[in-house]
Amino acid sequence: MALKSKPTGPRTIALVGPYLSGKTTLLESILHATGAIGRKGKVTEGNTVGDTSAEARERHMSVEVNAAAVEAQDDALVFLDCPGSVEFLQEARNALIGADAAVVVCEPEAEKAAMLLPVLKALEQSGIPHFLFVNKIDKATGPVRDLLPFLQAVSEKPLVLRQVPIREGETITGYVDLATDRAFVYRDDAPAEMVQIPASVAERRTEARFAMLEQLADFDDRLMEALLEEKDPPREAVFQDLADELRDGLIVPVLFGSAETGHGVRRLLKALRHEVPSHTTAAKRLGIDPAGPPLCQILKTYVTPHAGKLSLARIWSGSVEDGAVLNGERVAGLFRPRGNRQDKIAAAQAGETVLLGRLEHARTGDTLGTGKEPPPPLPRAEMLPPVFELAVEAASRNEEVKLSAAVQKLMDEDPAIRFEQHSDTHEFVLAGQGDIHLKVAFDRLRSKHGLTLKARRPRVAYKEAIRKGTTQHGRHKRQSGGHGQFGDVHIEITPLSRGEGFRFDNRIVGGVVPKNFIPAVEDGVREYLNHGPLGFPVVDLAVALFDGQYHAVDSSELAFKTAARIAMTEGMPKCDPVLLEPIVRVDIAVPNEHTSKVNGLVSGRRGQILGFDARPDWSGWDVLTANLPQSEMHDLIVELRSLTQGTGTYTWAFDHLQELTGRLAEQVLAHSKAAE
Ligand SMILES: Nc1nc2c(ncn2[C@@H]2O[C@H](COP(=O)(O)OP(=O)(O)OP(=O)(O)O)[C@@H](O)[C@H]2O)c(=O)[nH]1
Ligand SMILES: [Mg+2]
Repeated sequence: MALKSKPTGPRTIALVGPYLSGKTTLLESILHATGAIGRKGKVTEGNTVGDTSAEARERHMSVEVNAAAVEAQDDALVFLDCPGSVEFLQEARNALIGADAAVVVCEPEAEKAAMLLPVLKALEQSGIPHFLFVNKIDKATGPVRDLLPFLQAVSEKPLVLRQVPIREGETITGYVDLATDRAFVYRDDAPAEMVQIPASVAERRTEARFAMLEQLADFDDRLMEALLEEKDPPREAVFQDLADELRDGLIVPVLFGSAETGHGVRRLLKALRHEVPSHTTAAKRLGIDPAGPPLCQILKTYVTPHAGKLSLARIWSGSVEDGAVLNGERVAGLFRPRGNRQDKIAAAQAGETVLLGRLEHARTGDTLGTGKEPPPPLPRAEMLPPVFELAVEAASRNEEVKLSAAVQKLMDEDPAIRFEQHSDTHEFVLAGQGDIHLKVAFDRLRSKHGLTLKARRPRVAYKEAIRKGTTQHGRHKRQSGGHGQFGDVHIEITPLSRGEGFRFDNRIVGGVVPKNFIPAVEDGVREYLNHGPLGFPVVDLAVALFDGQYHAVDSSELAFKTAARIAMTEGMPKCDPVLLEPIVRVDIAVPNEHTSKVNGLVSGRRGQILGFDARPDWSGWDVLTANLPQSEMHDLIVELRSLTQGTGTYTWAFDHLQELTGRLAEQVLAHSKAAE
């Protein structure tokens, strides 16, 4: 089998994986190995190329995607260092749509394998070829081979181990590369040194190499034949299979090393250079003609103090020059991303990932072209529904004016943030993926837009209803100076069943209240219902106007409206008012080893489990459906994540209103009185 030429052209590779697994450190190590930087920084010292923002530095964690281009021998690669925290998963998803491949960086700890699931699912669903890099091998406490079954359990695709470790005592000092069948000893931040295969690993290497070839042969009959005939297959055939099967999403190659010491990083880089498919593969997957007119998609938006707005864009076809007009806007500055700096370039070709300057209207996920009309949009990353909310208030009137414009800019940079005014409570609410996510948003609003917001737990939209009916007379009569005011109504208030809302009935006969005043009566009633006897909006009742009086001169709409309000104010307290609390339906998804903990979580929050089922397309996961009072939802995600190693998620929707009585109702009422 002849070796086809290795994939060529600029390629983009996302570094993804759980929180703190070492992605930013790996990028630093790659930059060092390729000569892009002379000295490696450290995340803990706040001097890495990734994590340059103040928000990231302060927390020693990535909070947004950082892009850095490297030249590795003849290959131009752009790495997208994605944050690992589940609270910033949207960032990774938005970036992944522009990647040719991903490296899933993980730690050598079986207990942490479940943390890989959210990102592996995203990769599998979008068909992005990916490697697994077991990092921190310097800290591994057990053999890599014992770890593998745990990793395999969370991957739909077969994992193909590409290396076996060489040990001296407990320490891993090098590896045998199973494809080339060569042994290497690590050198700190330098190329590994080739050595004879040590006798101590000879047996393990034979066994692991055969296992690897067998896995590759599952998708290659010729290789299978060679193995059956007990022939060692040609090295080129193995390389070809590794590249082809990665490209076709059939296998997940597994390598290991240590980003901290640079061990195994050059080996990983070599695999990436040789095996990550050219951009045309991803383009085809997305239905793009790689030979078509200029087309690009925005993976991330930055708002920088010096260069203004910068849009990180994958160019799928054609070329883009500085000054080109994309979707009607002129590109003002074209740059190669280098983490904390940008290198100005004149033009970029298909396959490159570059920064486009000052495209004020371009948003993350947008598809841009040079035609008169914007091109048909490419698929966007699926948006995660918000799971954590805070009510916000500007510190001053002056800041209030700036609030919505500033939040719009914030959302440009971070599309996972939502902002809206709740119709029931009138509060402005900022929503996102967790408390750290929102804290980062507040930090940005302060540092970039000079806004200091006050934040608090959002109010729950309590309502009230009545448990019995009454009839009530209301009269408004005033004699002053010229002509007076006169309105007189008799109303009947009746409870309705839950969910029926409000109904107004007109039962006037014989014109005792003239037709033209009846809408005013209804208005008066409705106005009252915004603030019932307990202080909340009233629902589920009917009010009928059945009698009244009027005065030919003194009656007016306003007078009837006032009479209706008086009748309601006097009548409603007699109707046994009761507080209603909103109950939501939540669908909680967790790996099934945590299912029983969710039962406790739900009952601890006055909830009720309605049922559970296997999560469709997520083997080993359950979805529990429950009803929970909305007042118990605020920090649900925080507790759910802490019970499930950060893997649990949920979606929710309002379900119904339910009576709340006793001590809890008294607390709500006392609290709302105090707030008035
Ligand atoms: N021992 C050891 N520590 C490492 C290695 N790689 C990273 N670390 C440490 O692990 C911690 C997290 O590293 P980061 O590079 O910030 O991890 P990350 O995956 O980028 O983290 P997030 O982006 O926040 O998800 C830091 O304290 C690193 O120094 C490694 O190979 N060995
Ligand atoms: Mg990081």
